[in-house]
Formats: sequence, structure tokens, C-alpha cells
Amino acid sequence: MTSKTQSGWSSRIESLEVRRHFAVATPPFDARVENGSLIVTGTAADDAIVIDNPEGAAGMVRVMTYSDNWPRVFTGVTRDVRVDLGDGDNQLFVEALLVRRDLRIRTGAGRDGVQLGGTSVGRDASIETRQGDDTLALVGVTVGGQARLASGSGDDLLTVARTTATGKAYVRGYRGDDNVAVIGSTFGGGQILDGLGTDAIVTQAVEIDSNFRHGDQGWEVGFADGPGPPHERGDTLDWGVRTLPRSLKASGTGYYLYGLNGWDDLFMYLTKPVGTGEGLAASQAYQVIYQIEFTTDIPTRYDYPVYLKAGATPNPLDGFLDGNGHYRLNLDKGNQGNAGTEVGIVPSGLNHALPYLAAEAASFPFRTARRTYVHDRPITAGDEGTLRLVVGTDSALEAQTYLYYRKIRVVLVPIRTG
Ligand SMILES: [Ca+2]
Ligand SMILES: [Ca+2]
Ligand SMILES: [Ca+2]
Repeated sequence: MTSKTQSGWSSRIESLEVRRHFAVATPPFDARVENGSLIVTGTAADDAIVIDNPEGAAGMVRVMTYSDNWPRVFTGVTRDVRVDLGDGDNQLFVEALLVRRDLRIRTGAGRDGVQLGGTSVGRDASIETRQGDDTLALVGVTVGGQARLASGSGDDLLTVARTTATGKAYVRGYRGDDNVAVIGSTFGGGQILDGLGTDAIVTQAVEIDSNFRHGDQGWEVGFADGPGPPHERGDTLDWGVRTLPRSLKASGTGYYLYGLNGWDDLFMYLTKPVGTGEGLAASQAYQVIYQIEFTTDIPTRYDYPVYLKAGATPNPLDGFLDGNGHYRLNLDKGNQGNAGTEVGIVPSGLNHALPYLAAEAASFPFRTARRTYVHDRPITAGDEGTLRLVVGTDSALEAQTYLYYRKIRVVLVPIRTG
């Protein structure tokens, strides 16, 4: 990897190019606009693709891989968005899209994860994941017509949360033992939920909404990774509920976390314990869903990756020194660019600046992003019905990270297991 650079945008461009060459020789997907419709086609192997609209502009869509590689920005997407990722175990993450007409997503025989967050579809939304044990989730989606979700013969998790459709919603698991959940959603034309296996139909979940405009909301701060406890090794750390940066021209407060990573590894996180008081049940497995709103100046002039992570664990968090003298948490969060079983990576797009930002590359302004995250496996509450929620950032090189978490909304969907 490159070391910290202070020479600004040109070296950032060069090192992005280096990163791409290390990754793959050709883009691992095809994306093009035809007659105003965006068509994204994956490969027969495993695809991991993010489709979003980071600036919220009409007709704009960005397509890239989960690691922010091969970013391509399209304008003039005035009609449909159609995605076909084919076979393989695919991951598709759709965030903040504004689709004028129809949205159509297809995946094939593999074990697929498809999630749509904070997205608006003008007409019909149709998502089909076919065979394999698939996870399909819509969170905070608005559909102007019908919403059709269909998985195939595997044991699937289909979740629709905080979503509205003007027309009818069809949520169909087909064969296999599926978990079909519809939480806090309304459909003008009614809903049809069914499958051919012994499905669990879930209509209630535990929802925890925190808005840091109103204080810390019970969330605590922690730091980990690297040699020795971060606060003892010369890192500069700061945190607390603070007024938003003046340059943002927004009022109110956020939960501020700052770290000057003095080594090349720093995990800064918020955590909140939840339990039976919030409605959790002992030893119950939950699908863990986050909606995170935050303000940051990432990407900064330093070309270093920052990974946003989220998840949950049944255990109280504890730090310890590992065999190498590195300060670790008793939490399987993976390190830096790796996901763990309890905490995974939220594809954030943080590490890719839009091309037109290059013109103002001398400054990396604060901006606000909203991200939805569906953890890729259920987390089981402890035998006293407790879980610890965790949201954080893993930074991989020596540099500063400024973050204001604005809102964290969590939906814990009970899952039948066994
Ligand atoms: Ca594929
Ligand atoms: Ca599939
Ligand atoms: Ca099924």
C-alpha cells in the first residue's frame, strides 16, 4: 500500500489507479445507458456490486464494486434500472437510487444477498433471486406501482421494512423454509405473502431509533486495534455529542468521533446495549438491519481506506492485548477491509470521490450520507435476551478521521432457525 501522502489530488488519482490494477484487469461488470435506461450485467461468477446516487441528483447513478473499485458515474438515467447478476454468489447493494420508471433486479442459482435502502421507484419494482439460500431486503423504499419480491427453491430470508408501495406487494419465498417479514410497511393494493415451504411469516420486529440531535441516546464510545490501547499509544482521540461542523450549514448535534490514527490501524465505534426492555427475547436469532446517517469529510486528501462497519454481538464488549501486544475487542468484526461474523462492512462509497469533486480537490467538504445495512447472518441474543449494537469505522493508514453520526435506526427481525 501507499504511505500517507500530502501532495493532494494527483497522487490520490495515481494511487487509485494502482489500487485498481491490483484488484482486477478489467471491470467485473458491464454497465451502460440505453435509451435512458441503465443496464447492469454481472458475470457468471460471484459479483459484489454497489449501485447508488451519492449526490441525490436526478438521473445520476454510480456503479462500482464493494471495495469502491471501478466506479462509473452515469447521468441521463431517466427511465428504468435493470440489473442481472446471473449465477454465482452475488451481493448487490442499492442505496439512494431515484428510479423514474421500473426497477428490475435478477440473480441466479447462487446464494445471493440483495438489499435496497432509501430508494424510490416511480413505477414497479421487481426483484427475483431464484434458487439458492438468498437474502432479499427492502428497507425504506418507496414504490409508485407494484412491488414484487420472489426468491426460489432455497431457504430464503425476505424482509420488507419501512417501505411503501402504491400498488400491491407480492412477497413470495416459493419452495424451501423461508422467513418472510413485513415490518412497518404499507401497500395501497394490499399484500400477498406466501411460499410453498413451511414459512415463518413475521410482522413484528424490535425497532430502536436514535437521533443524536437529542443527546447520546444510550450509545457509548470505544476505540481498538493496533499496538496497545489507542489512548495510551499517542493517538489523538476525541468524541462526544457536538454541534455539527459550521461549513455544513445544518443545525443540531451529532455524535462526534475523531481519531488521528498514529499507527496504521484504528477502530472507532459506538455501541449500545439492548435487551428485554426493548422487546428482545432470550436466545432468539435476529436479522440485524441498520439505517445510518452520518456526516464526514471522507474521502480526504489522504488516499487511505476507511471502512464503515455495523453489526451486533450477544456479549458485553471487552478489550484485551493479543499475543502481538495489539489491543483487540472480543468481537468478530474482521480487520480493516475484512468483514467479521458479528460485524460486517457497510458498502459506503466513502473511498471514492466523484470525478467532478476533483475540481475542488484542495478541500474535501463535509457531506452527509445515509446507508442501509443488512447483516449477512442472524445474530442470536444472549440467554438473558441481550444484544450489543455496534457501528464503527476501521481505518487502515495513518491519517485523521472526522465523523458525526446523525441517526442510527435499527430493525431486529426475529428469525426462525433450525
Ligand atoms: Ca454473478
Ligand atoms: Ca439465488
Ligand atoms: Ca424459498
